[in-house]
Amino acid sequence: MLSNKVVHLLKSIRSPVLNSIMAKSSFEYVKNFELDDKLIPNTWIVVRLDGKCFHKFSDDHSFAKPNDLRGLKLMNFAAYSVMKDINDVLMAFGQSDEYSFVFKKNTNLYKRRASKLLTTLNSKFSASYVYYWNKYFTDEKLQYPPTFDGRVIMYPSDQNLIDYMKWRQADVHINNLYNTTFWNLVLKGNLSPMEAEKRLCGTVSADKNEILYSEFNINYNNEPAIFRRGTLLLRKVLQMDSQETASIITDVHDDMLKDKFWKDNSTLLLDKSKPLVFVEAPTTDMVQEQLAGRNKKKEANSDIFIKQAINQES
Ligand SMILES: Nc1nc2c(ncn2[C@@H]2O[C@H](COP(=O)(O)OP(=O)(O)O)[C@@H](O)[C@H]2O)c(=O)[nH]1
Ligand SMILES: [Mg+2]
Repeated sequence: MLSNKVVHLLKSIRSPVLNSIMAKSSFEYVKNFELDDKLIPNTWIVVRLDGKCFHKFSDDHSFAKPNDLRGLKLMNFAAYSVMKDINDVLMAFGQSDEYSFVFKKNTNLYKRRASKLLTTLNSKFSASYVYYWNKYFTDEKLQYPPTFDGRVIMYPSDQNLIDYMKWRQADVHINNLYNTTFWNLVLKGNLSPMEAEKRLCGTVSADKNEILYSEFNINYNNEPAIFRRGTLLLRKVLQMDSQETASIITDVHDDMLKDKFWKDNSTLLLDKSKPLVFVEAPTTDMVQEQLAGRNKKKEANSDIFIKQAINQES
């Protein structure tokens, strides 16, 4: 044991040696209760977040039925903030009140500890959802903080991961076709919700397409892709000019149920895959905003450069 005098002396010089000795208190054994929650190496890690009681949250905030573009865009932007912050997120897919994030297969972020990955990602997403609320809901006040739950899933094979992505997108299709038909029957067809539910009971996709077409003059295939297919966020490289490239996050609504998507993006799941190079920028708000941000930064840098030049002259 160190004598009080020595401790006092070491304290006064703020020694790192002392700090480490002092830190080892008799309470420290409690640290052994922490469980190791490292995820298995070489597996795909997927984190899926889902809004809690969003049937109520969407009612309380007058979301358009069945799809509120403001709400979907806010979800996409919150997911974009996550990807901007966490480089090891390879891609993300969102629909309704849920978002799935796929980590690079070989990620070693937080030593692959499940709770660290899940909580960091969820808090960034939830905080961004609130922080950017006014950007999309200009006339609707946020009434109370929303809650998102989350889970971590590991997939051992590429095929499992592809099937996961297809599963979530198939879910969008099933739900959106049902909801679009249901709300047209209620809002335009003057059926009560119960009558509309009865009408749709036992119907298959073709029946719903037919109801939409013959009764409401809606060709379901012409509904916005963001509603029919959800949103996929991918990392891409943009060729700005012969010398300059820009790394961007794009929001697309491609059909992952078709083999064409996986052929067109055949390098996506490779270990050291380089993002695809685009010559022209996709004209989505999200991409335009990133490019505008780059230009602003450039202008600011050239301002600094000019100021430095002036300073040097004077
Ligand atoms: N009106 C409307 N409701 C939405 C929208 N997106 C999500 N929701 C609601 O959120 C729910 C999400 O489903 P689920 O997670 O199973 O329900 P939860 O347990 O209430 O969060 C949907 O059933 C809708 O009630 C939207 O764009 N418009
Ligand atoms: Mg939910």
